Amino acid sequence: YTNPHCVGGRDGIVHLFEWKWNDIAAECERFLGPYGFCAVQTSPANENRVVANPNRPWWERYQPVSYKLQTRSGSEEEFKNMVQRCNNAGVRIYVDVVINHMTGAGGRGQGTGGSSYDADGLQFPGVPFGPTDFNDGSECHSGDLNIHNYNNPEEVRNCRLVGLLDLRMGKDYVRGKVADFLNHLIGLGVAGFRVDAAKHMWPGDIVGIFNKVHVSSILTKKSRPFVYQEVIDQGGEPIKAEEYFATGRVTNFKFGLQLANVFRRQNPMKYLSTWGASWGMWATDNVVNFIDNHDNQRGHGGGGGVLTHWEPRPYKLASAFMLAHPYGFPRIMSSYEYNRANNYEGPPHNGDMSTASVGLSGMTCTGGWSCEHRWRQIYNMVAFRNIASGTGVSNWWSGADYQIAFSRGNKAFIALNLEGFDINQNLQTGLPGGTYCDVISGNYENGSCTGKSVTVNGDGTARIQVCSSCEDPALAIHIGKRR
Ligand code: LAG
Ligand code: CA
Repeated sequence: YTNPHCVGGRDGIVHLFEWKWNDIAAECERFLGPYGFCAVQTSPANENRVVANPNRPWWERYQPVSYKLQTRSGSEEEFKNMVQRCNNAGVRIYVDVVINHMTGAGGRGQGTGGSSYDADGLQFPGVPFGPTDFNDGSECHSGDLNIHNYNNPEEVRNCRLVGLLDLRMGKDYVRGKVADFLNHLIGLGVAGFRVDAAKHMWPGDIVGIFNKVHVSSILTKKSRPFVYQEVIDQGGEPIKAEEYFATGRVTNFKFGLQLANVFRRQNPMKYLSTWGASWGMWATDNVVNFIDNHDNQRGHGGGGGVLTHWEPRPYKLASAFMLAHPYGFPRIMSSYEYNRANNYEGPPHNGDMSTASVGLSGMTCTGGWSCEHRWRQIYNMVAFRNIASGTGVSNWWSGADYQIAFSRGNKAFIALNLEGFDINQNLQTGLPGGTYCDVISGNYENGSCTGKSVTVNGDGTARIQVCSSCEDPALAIHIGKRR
């Protein structure tokens, strides 16, 4: 479950949050494939509650009504087409699967696929699930069936997360319905899953579900799908991320918090020389790392404190560091803009609330889509990471507290500066002699660098200059962009 099944030396996930399936398919072909991304994380693909108040928030997609593949991102036909086109472009699809619960308690209506639901009577005929498929007072002892006490693992797993009707995962019928859903996705060519709210399910129940899940049709025989489980473990609670290793990786929530401290100059960057598991995080093959996600960028899901696209300068530096460093498997967030006072806002939409298409102007997205994955400083570092694959950190250098540089074997080299003065040093880059294009300030186009260039001497040393008050105080070079 820990193998991401990347094609041909690719690395990294981009979460195309709330994108339509047709737009994702096009993005795989025109951008993600050519630029070396391993995979896309999609928004939940199954039918959800239509929430009218507030008007169609992003979080309605975390309230399942059935496992029909019909949402504002598109139909099953469009989903299937997306998976095929992305796989053909060498890009894997991982789906965000919401399996711990159905809708919030109370109310009745229709889902995005036209199925009815009755959250008062615990009826979800589109699956079908009925009252005996949900935890009640026999499993949950909190009184009102909601979770209040995160120090009580039984309550966290058997009661309702923010009032969401909690499925009775111990029941074979429920496991079977969930497994059927996952198998359906696998049959369409999906390579992995982000398991929503994993902390709210017993690890043994997740094992029980995945025991019913097939090997993926697009993967080699015997391969399990890639699984990364959303477990918000920032320390200080009894439920630990490591309880979930039997069924894959976990989302590493410590990663973004630690890097936010460093890149906000609250903890010296030079300490990153020991970055990795020794910072109280999990082993490299157990984690999916990220600077921010769709929840914590808006203060949900353990949120607050992380860097986001709203602070582009430190965000780009932290992202560059994440991608330059070999620890873990990285996920890049691709956001849309929203009114930060109303952080429920759904994606850019048309007059009828249907999701707007992603527009493009050159390399940049338009129409309210932020597309961090198309920022040069980020996509060029995906290429850096792919080229550096299999090498460790070497030639570590730190000048002042907030000035570092390191190599990845003889493939790549990066320097980062958050001091008030430039780096201007003769450093060992580990690279073969030659002239390289800095991929932070520019690209390599038609035989020349559009940004800075760096001359590496025959002995691997180079004069490294990194500005301090400029837009991007970093420099990155690798053997794929040598003049
Ligand atoms: C997750 N991880 O464990 C998701 O990443 C996160 O986005 C989901 O919550 C959560 N688990 C449940 O899948 C989101 C919002 C919640 C929202 C929920 C359901 O963060 O705010 O709750 O999705 O839509 C909303 C209201 C609550 C209400 C609840 C039930 O905000 O006030 O109690 O719906 O009606
Ligand atoms: Ca639960």
